[in-house]
Amino acid sequence: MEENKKTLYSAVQPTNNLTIGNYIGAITNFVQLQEEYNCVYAIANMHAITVRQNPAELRQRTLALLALYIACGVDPEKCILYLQSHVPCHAELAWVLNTFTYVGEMERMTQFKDKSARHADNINMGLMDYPVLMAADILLYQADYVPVGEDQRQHLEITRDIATRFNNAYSPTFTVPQGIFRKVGAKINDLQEPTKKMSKSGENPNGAIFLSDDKDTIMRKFKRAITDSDGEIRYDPVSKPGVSNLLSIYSVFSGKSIDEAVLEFQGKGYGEFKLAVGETVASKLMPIQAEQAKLLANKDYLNQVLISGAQRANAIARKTLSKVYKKIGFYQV
Ligand code: ATP
Ligand code: LTN
Repeated sequence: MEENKKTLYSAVQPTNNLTIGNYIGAITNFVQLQEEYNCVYAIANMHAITVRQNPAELRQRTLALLALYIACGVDPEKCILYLQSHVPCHAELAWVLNTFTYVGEMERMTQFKDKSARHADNINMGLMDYPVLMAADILLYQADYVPVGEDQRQHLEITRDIATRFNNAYSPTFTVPQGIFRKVGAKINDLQEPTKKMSKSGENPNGAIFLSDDKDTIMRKFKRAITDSDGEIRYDPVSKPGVSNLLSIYSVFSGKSIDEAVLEFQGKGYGEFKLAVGETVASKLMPIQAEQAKLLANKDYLNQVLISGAQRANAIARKTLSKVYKKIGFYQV
């Protein structure tokens, strides 16, 4: 880690295939930011098991996500890229932070309420404790910044509260992190229900574009995307959520601003617009898929990345945890 650079931390869960929401809200930022910061990126498999996972699929998706990170441009030489369960300090710090977190705060978390409703047969302690584990992830690395999508804003706030509470109870121990949210694309919405976030574990598969979708599927899903009946292509998320969502997707994938995109499609029909969005997304995703497949064929390389990532992550995390144990009075030999 370079001394003069600030630290940035983020993670993605290996649940299901990733969507273009994850790609835009998280991964593209990770790539852009890796030059400027000391970046630490995790595959959050400990978060993933807060909802039931098939073990074989979880294993396979872990490698697939690692390959995807690299295929999208995250460079394991420049960043620390590792698997959360390879660093035991996460669970250890989460336990300590649990004693600085109130049950009422966790019960109020939007994601907890949503996921409890969706998985009513399995409202487990882990699901409720999810934000504390996330706080532990971030605070172990003394991260200054955390790039995430809009849906994680509340979890970041609670991380800041927990860090401040601990610092005030003892003495400054944790860096209090700031979120980084992109201006366009911090929340990509479902193509079928454009007022709801596009989610990788949502109910309607036609509402989400997965990074693993082939071109025909991508084109079909965009063609069927819900718009409105006024026929005008303009950015107005409140009264035109469908069209505005497509404009955001187009803007990020084409590298053009929203205004440029609106100008480009002035006077054109929705049909033509949707085809253009589909083409742009597909042409970006196809090479990523090819690169991901190539990487997945080289398991030795991927394992090597994980081993090296875990070593580097462990060294940093252990240092913070030792500091914490000392402050709270855990006898160390
Ligand atoms: P799940 O549906 O399994 O809860 P998820 O789609 O929310 O998963 P995560 O692994 O929880 O995905 O999130 C990975 C990153 O992607 C986070 O930074 C999150 O904020 C971001 N993200 C997720 N969905 C979107 C979206 N629709 N738009 C923008 N960013 C998103
Ligand atoms: N909860 C996050 C994934 C995640 C994360 C983190 C993000 C786990 N630990 C630490 C940022 C920092 C999500 O995106 N759903």
